[in-house]
Amino acid sequence: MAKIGDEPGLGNNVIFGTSGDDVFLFGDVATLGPGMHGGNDIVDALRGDDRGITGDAIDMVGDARGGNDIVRGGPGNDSFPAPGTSGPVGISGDAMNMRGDSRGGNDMVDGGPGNDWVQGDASGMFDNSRGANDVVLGGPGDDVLWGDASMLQDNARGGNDLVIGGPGNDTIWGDGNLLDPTTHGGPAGRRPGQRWLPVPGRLRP
Ligand SMILES: [Ca+2]
Ligand SMILES: [Ca+2]
Ligand SMILES: [Ca+2]
Ligand SMILES: [Ca+2]
Repeated sequence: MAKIGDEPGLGNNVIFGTSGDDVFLFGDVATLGPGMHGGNDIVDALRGDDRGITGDAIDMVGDARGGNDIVRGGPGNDSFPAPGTSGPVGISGDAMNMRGDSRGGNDMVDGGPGNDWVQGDASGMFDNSRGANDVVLGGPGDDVLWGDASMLQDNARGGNDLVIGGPGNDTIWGDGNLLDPTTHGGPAGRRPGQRWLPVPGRLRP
């Protein structure tokens, strides 16, 4: 399993994964901190079961701003760790975790062939983080898609997203499925018949 931490700076980059199973592949830096703005990147994980693939960073904190990225999972099941293990999940437009006053970019996130987990902004959005307006594509396969994040807590808010499942049996949420009761779009906004999925991995510190 490849473990990739590409830190090319904050320019506009084109970054490819390997044909193996990549864990952590991001467009800018591991931590996008206060005052930092991610570049507008193309990140393509290619073949393999890839996880933690993002347009900007693993973590966004402070008033970090995500760039407008194109993020592709490529072929493979780009989803979650093996049962009983923890680690990063799926593909996100901006980061694994968004905290503080961070803001996502307007991204195109495409799972590609395979059973993928795809999020327009992040796996977890906390504090006062804000999602942007993303296009989320599942592609072929049984995908789970979120317009913003699988988990929104605190005062996090989602953006206005376009989410398209593609061929296969997909599960789609406009914002997130694990919502704190105080979060905008919380349980009161949960649509009838929606399932709540457990999210493997640790999303909180
Ligand atoms: Ca970026
Ligand atoms: Ca892949
Ligand atoms: Ca985004
Ligand atoms: Ca797919």
